[in-house]
Amino acid sequence: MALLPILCYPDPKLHTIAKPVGMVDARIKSLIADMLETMYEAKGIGLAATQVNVHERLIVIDTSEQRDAPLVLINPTIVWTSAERHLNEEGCLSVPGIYDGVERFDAVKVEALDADGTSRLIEADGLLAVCVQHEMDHLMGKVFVEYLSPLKRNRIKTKMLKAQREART
Ligand code: K1U
Ligand code: ZN
Repeated sequence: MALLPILCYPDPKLHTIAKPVGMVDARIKSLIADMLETMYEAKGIGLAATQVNVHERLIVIDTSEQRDAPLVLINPTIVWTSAERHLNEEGCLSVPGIYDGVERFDAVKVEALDADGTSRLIEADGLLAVCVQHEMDHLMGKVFVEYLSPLKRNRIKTKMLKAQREART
């Protein structure tokens, strides 16, 4: 297993649209193991392949208290959304230190392959529903700050670029 570098906003690679995973083979299983290790080490509750510069439709999530319930979604599709939407506080491992409110569906149903390549229907609500929608946005090249006002987004961009410059010196 290996820790993978996480792309940081405003890296343009974060806006790449991911392609479907062709086969759940040894390469994908190894990527899943590396993404789970990377997510747990970064203390995240989710990670999309896009964030580790792999542009295939693969997500890992663990919203459990004990951090012992990994969920792997390959080629996920939202097949149902609740009528209700709410504003939730979100963060992102690609935008460290920034938290803000984003409106999301309260509940979603998602069809996806699991780590064995078996088709599953996942019924998500609460934090899991928020996380699934956030990670599926990553696969479409969308970062949560794009829901914020242009003023806020530009401030965040400037802050991130400054932090990245300082980290290099
Ligand atoms: O995609 C990512 O960068 C992971 C991200 C997932 C996420 C967190 C919160 C709401 C939606 C999606 C994170 O794990 S950020 C760090 C974190 O653990 C966290 C931040 C805010 C609330 C709960 C957890
Ligand atoms: Zn994110």
